[in-house]
Amino acid sequence: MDKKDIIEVLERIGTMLEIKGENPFKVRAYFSGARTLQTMEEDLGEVIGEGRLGEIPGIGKALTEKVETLYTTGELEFYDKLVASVPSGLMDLLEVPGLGGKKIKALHEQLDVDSIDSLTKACKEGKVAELKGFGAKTQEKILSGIKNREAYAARHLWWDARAVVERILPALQALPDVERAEAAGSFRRGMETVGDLDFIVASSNPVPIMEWFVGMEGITEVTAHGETKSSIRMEGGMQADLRVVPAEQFYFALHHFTGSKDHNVRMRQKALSMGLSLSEWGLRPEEEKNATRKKGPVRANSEEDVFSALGLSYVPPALREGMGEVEAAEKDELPKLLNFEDLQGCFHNHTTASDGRNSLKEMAGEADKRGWGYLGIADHSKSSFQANGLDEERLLKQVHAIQAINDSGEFRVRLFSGSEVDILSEGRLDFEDSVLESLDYVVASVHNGLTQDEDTMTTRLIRALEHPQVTMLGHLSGRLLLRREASKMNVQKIIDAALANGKILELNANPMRLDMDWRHWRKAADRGLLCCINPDAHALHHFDFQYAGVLAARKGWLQREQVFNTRTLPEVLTYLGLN
Ligand code: DGT
Ligand code: CA
Ligand code: CA
Ligand code: ZN
Repeated sequence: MDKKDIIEVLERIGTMLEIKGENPFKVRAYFSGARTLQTMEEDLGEVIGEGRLGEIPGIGKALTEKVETLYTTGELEFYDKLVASVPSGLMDLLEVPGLGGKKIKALHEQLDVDSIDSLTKACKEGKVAELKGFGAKTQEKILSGIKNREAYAARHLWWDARAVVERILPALQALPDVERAEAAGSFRRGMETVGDLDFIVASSNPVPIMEWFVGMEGITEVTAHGETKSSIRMEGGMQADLRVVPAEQFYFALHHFTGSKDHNVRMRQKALSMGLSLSEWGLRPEEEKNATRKKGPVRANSEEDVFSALGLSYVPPALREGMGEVEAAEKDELPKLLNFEDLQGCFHNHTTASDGRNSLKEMAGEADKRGWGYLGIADHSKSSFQANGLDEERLLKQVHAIQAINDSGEFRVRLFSGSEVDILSEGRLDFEDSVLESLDYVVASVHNGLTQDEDTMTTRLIRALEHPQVTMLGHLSGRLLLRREASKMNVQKIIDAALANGKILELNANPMRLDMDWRHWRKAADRGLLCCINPDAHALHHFDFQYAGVLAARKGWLQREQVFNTRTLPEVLTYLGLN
């Protein structure tokens, strides 16, 4: 266990003893021991190795033994027993600003508080204000602390993180002392949600960069402000870390902080197997690890260099999830991933006929601007009355309008007439077959009864896939990221049915959906399942969602041939049987 973790254990021991009402001297020994370790300049391993830990003022005999045990074994029976004896909900209370061991003890003994929930309840009933040493002000502070904790703990959509990165990164790159800057972490890997942002900067003069960072507009809290690392919280709750490293470490740090943890573990194993040690500092022969701290023998002028030094082909950030990418890179068998430019059009888009904000012609004009060869219009069907779904008559009118636009030659893009037809609760579709037959294609989606049990939902979706007129399923799971869970279903059975019936599954590119989830795509596409990336556009600028869709597809290892809407207009016409 490293020093940082040991300090945390000591602090937790102190707090737990305090909660249990132990002798204050004993309690203080742990807190001051933690502080001593924190300010210790020497390497903890060295001090322990030379048997000098007990000589350091502030660390007594009992503490010395415990720290040594933690350092060498990573475990401590005393600690484990203590943890088991304190209700776990009580330790959660530590995350509420202003609450320490003593206050938690009082809340527990006098009000039976044992969790954040019961604390919230006690505050709302005004009981906390009445406790000795608390008062109305403290009660209020606790309540707002709990509220913030929830907001702060929340993750953010990748799309929202992108807006913040696009504001901060160019400004960072333009600072005079900055040689290079990148946004790493889950953002760079294109995860659908992002916990915090991780900026990595190369510079030999970190101080003014840190000053700029913690002084940015819209910051609500500076949670760390150091020479090489700072952390901030912004309005809206988004947090960001900034690390400044010397130029020669930049690509190692960028790689390390891009992660994921699982990917890093595999990379370090790969390095070790070659007698090398890989870290955020660099790549060096293993035995030199302690001797030359900051300067490794391997130089990297790009992230490609980091991989090639380990005999690996370059792994794009989207693939770095520890899901076989290092093994594939060893064999030079990484997929040639889909690119945004590969897309030739899309199929799931709404107009003012249902709940979209733009007309057919506006949508066609925007598709022309983007150079697309085709654009599918799929407005809602009649059961989606809340979305102003089209009935048969209005749908047929739209089919004719689309025909007229195509015939007019006003736009380069070829419009397809489709429908996003509701899959009703037993798997029947919202339109008669004869109506569906008059369309170029059909997207079938679930919009109600999202909470059906797994078997019912699976059967329902499979029935839709078996319908001859259905081209593809829309937003399979119905999830709304950070807002609504996916419906329960057996995804494998649904993929089987899609394959058996020659149907396409959508990868809905709306940043709140990204559905079907990227984690299913690699295996499914290997078996031959076709993906269609659709923006589900309800306005012109929603076509931009395709960026998020392509990123999710890349995370699913998808290649161009596996994505239907990379096909050219003639190929699509053939697939849909329109020529
Ligand atoms: P997030 O912020 O929760 O969306 O996810 P990440 O992946 O951005 O995670 P974060 O911000 O905690 O750390 C950024 C990267 O730094 C992470 O992907 C890998 C690396 N990293 C951080 N802590 C560790 C660790 O304890 N072990 C290893 N191997 N890598 C770590
Ligand atoms: Ca992060
Ligand atoms: Ca972070
Ligand atoms: Zn829909």
